[in-house]
This record gives sequence, structure tokens and C-alpha cells, in this order.
Amino acid sequence: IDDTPTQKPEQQNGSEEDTGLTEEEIVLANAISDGPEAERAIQKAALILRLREGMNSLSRVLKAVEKYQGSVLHLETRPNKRDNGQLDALIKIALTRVNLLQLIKGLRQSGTLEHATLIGEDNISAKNPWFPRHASELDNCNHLMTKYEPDLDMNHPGFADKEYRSRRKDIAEIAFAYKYGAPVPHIEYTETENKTWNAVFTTVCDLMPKHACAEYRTVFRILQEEGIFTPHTVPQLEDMSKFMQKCTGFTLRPAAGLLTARDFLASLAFRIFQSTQYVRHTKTPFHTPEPDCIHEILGHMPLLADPSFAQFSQEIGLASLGASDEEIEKLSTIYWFTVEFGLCKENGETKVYGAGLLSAYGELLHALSDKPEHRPFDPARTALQPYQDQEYQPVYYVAESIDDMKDKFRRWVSQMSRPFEVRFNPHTARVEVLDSV
Ligand code: HBI
Ligand code: FE
Repeated sequence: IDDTPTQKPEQQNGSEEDTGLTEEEIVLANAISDGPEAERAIQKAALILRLREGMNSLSRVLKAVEKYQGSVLHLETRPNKRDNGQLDALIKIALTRVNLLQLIKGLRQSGTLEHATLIGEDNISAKNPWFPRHASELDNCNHLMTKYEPDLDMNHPGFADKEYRSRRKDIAEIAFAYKYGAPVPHIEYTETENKTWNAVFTTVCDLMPKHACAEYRTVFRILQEEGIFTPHTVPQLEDMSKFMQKCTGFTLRPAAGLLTARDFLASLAFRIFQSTQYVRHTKTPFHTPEPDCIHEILGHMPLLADPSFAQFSQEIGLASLGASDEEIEKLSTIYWFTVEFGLCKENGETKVYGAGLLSAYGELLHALSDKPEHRPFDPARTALQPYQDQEYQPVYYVAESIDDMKDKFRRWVSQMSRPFEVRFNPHTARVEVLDSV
């Protein structure tokens, strides 16, 4: 399941008066009346569906797509906000125009279709793609990738642990219920969770003085002095949020798990970091298949309190707003090789600034050893580097410094092909869109 612009399902009722057809149906019907050529032209569409009988309805929808010889390009579901028994689904399909018209009519008659949008070749409606314009709209940007959840993945260390799964569910509820502007709810971490924190914290304290970049070390020390980083208790997200806000304006909101790249990057545009709040399984303190709050707190947050790094984080977020799927993929890859696994030079030595390394000492030592390849950070090339998230990276990108990395990124991103510019207004927490066409 991949990322997609979060779009609020809304009833399409604009032009239904006399013909009984909606706008898309009229567009389709007009195209089709151009003759058999147009009838057979392949059209892509994004449909937002309400699945009243959950997965049963989904299989009926997929059968209908198959019947009309369509192919599914993308599919994601999530629980309906108002009714827990129901699912909302976003499905992107490609099929001939004449069949799409039939499919839309059928789904509408069965009450399944909430909204249909025809999409062009570039996969987004380029004229006005939806993206959050105000920080409060991030309440809609919490789509999860269902890759590594303990309920779904048999290899997850918590898969067979009922208690862990129920704990995870409780903490996820907090994230789903969270609304912009509220403090991050306090979590009473258990003794087991605090022990896991202690195990990771201790190794970070051992390795950090020698291997972490200067920016990280500086903030780490302040966090210790302020009593937020202590060996025996998982820090509270609300305390971290207040600390970061003081330093760079970054704040936190709770996330239920691994978010889609699009939703995750969008929040950075508002200087908001979506952080998980659960702790990894106690069986594997030094490894987690998905982000957990220890990774976010020890890996990401110190650098989000560094002004230059915070600026870079926001800029990658701003670049993602309204970007095409291909561009999101490139930005994610850059994020991966910088924010997650980046190395940088410091007085002739190679240091670590990537959160995935700072919070996992096994890979940190691997990254700095002579086993993997070290290449100079170059956004145009780095953006195309394939990566995987299951094993240690075979390649790392080394920046001259965080500032240099930021400058190179800026130059690269300015060539991105977006028909508009965006600018963040900190006074209103709003993204302003400047049309250039
Ligand atoms: N979701 N909760 C959460 N935390 C992350 O660190 C995170 C994410 N989704 C995607 C992501 N990171 C990145 O790897 C990029 O795809 C942007
Ligand atoms: Fe991360």
C-alpha cells in the first residue's frame, strides 16, 4: 500500500439536476460519444468507496473491476471515522472509458461510491492536488502503511504476544483520536518498556561521544541537563515537543505507526513531526522493524532541535506538498539517505547524523566500518538509489556537513517541476500557494 494525497471523502452532487449524471459521468459520456476510438481509450480514475460490509464489499468491488477488465493501480483502506464497522477505500484503476462509465454507474447504484475523480497521465489532478494548507489539516494525514504491524506480520517480534498487541492497540487509539492543538497525551510506560528504553539509551550514551555529529551531541547534552533524557524512563512526547518548540518551533503529534511517505513528509512542512508513541517489543531491544518512540526520541528529535537541520526537514516537507508520486518517491529516498542513514564529515572524520543509525548501534558500527560503500551526497544520484529496510544498507551517502547537505538539496529541489510555489507562514501555521502559471 503506497501513499496518496489524503482526500476527504465528500459527496459529489454538483451537476446532477436533469441528466442524473455526475460531472465525471458527463465527461466520460462526452468522450465516449466521440466514437469507438475514444470508447476504447484507457482512462485512469480514483474512486473513494464506502465499504459497508468491510472486506466482503471490497471483494465485490474487485470482482466488478475484473469484470470490466480494469487493472488496479493502487488500493488502500482505512476504518471509517464515524462508523467503526465500515471501511473507506481509495482505489485507483485503469480501464477503458466505456467500461469505467459502466463501473461508476454500478458502484453508485449499489451505494458504494462516495466520490470519483478522473486522473490524468501524471497520476494527480495537476490543477489543484489536495494537500494540507493548515497544520490542523494534518488531522487527515495519518494514513498508515500496513507493512510491519504486529497484528499482520508473522515475523514481527510481537506477533505472538497478546499483551503487547493489546498495548499497541491502546496507544494507537490515542493517535487516531488526537486533534491538532491538543497536548500529546501522557503515557504511563510500564517497567518493561522503561527497561527497553534503558538498554538503548545506555548504548547510545556509549557510542554517541565518539560517533555522533556535533549538532546531535550538543542537543543531547542539553536534554540530559534539562532532565528529559534520563536512563530509566521513556521521555514523554509532550516534554520533547515543548523542548523542540523552544529550540526550532518543531512540535510533535502522535502517530499510530509507519505513515505513508506523503502524509509523513507533509507534516514536516508545518514543522510538525508525527511521532509514534509505543515502545518496540522487549525481545528485540536493539532492533525494530517499524519506527517506535525510542527511535523517534533518540534518533530524530535531538536534530529537530538544531536550527539548520530543522530548516532542512521543513524544506523537504514543503517540497512534498502536491508533488507527483514519482517525486514523493525521490524525496523519500533522499530522506532515507540523509535523515535516516546520513553520514557527514567533521574535522576529517566521518560522523553519524542519521536517526536510523543513532538509535541502532549494530548498524551504526556497520555504517562506519569498511564493509559498506561510502559515496559523497549528491541529491540527483542519491534520489535514485534503491534501498531496503530489512537489512543493513550496502551504501551510505556522506555529506560535507549538514549545512552543505541542505544547500545541495535546495539546488536540486528547485528544479522540481511543480506548477506552483509554496511558502509557510509561521504566524498563521498556513502554507500559502503562489501560482506560477
Ligand atoms: N512514519 N511514523 C512514521 N515515522 C517515520 O519516521 C516515518 C514514517 N513514514 C515514512 C517515513 N518515516 C520515511 O521513511 C519516508 O518515507 C519519508
Ligand atoms: Fe525514522
